Amino acid sequence: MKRPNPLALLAALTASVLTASAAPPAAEPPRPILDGFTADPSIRVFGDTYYVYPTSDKPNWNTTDFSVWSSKNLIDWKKEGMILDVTKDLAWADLQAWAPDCAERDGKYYFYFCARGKIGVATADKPTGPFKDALGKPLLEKGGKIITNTIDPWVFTDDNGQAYIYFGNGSKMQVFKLKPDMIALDGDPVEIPLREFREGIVVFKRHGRYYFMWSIDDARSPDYRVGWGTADNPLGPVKSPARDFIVLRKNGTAVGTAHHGVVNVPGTDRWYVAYHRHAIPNGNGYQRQVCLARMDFNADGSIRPMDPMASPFRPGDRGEPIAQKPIKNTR
Ligand code: FUB
Repeated sequence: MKRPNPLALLAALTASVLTASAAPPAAEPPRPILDGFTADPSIRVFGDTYYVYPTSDKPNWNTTDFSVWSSKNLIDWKKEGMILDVTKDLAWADLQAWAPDCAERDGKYYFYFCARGKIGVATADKPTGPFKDALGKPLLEKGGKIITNTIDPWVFTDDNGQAYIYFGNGSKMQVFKLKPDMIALDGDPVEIPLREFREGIVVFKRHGRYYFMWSIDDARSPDYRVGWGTADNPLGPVKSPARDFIVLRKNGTAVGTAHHGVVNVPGTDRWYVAYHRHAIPNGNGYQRQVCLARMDFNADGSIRPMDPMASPFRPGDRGEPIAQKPIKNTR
């Protein structure tokens, strides 16, 4: 029998070890949907257009102005421009312009935003502004019955027309009913206990159930993540699942993935999440990027965990243009 060549054996062994231990090619993270450094996206539909209202990041969260982006299909995004500059447009704060949201009622647009740790409201005739401070003072400020930090507002309007403003940071989340004018609070706040709550509350309704989602940990941490629960009532109580309580968390180069907004494609049961991550490359909690993920549900209504390394659309997809006549209202 012919003896094997020891050098050839060594070469074959080395090659097989290298092949077995080589990491699979690194997957590319999805491209951000907005240009520049942005965070805390609220994503909304008005008419046939999607809008994203984010924080415009600056070092140490010393942010001063808000801009809005629009899209007809969730793929192509256009910067519409600045809609509020807290250094010029407010009498009561000039810094820390954070985490806004926008709501529509009877053809008027209501922009809720943070400035200097208080929540204000501004109004406009178009979703693209310009917005004008409605009160000349904050709508919400910590103190008295308001026991949480007054940042990160989220407005939800129920099918019966009752609107709610949810907010909070620290460990407590509170909610007020809004009066029909959308710029006045109605009654006392209600605290809704949420598991591991830190900030970034989101509320929406699907198939008659109220979904609550929120951010956990510090926005500067790679482990910043999203948990959730449901309720039978917009004022809670909220129950979180034992399994898959966290539905968005870091993966690969996508870290600090949280503080999101949720949008339903009108007339469908398709849902998307706009969230931020630490910018890739070289980002951090003050330098973030807004991305999009598709949010799917199991048959029992539970939210399926999302992967921040997955893109919601493939090259060539047409995205989610809004049908002229919605077929079914899923709100
Ligand atoms: O963008 C400033 C702050 O960072 C937000 O208010 C928090 O939710 C966190 O994302």
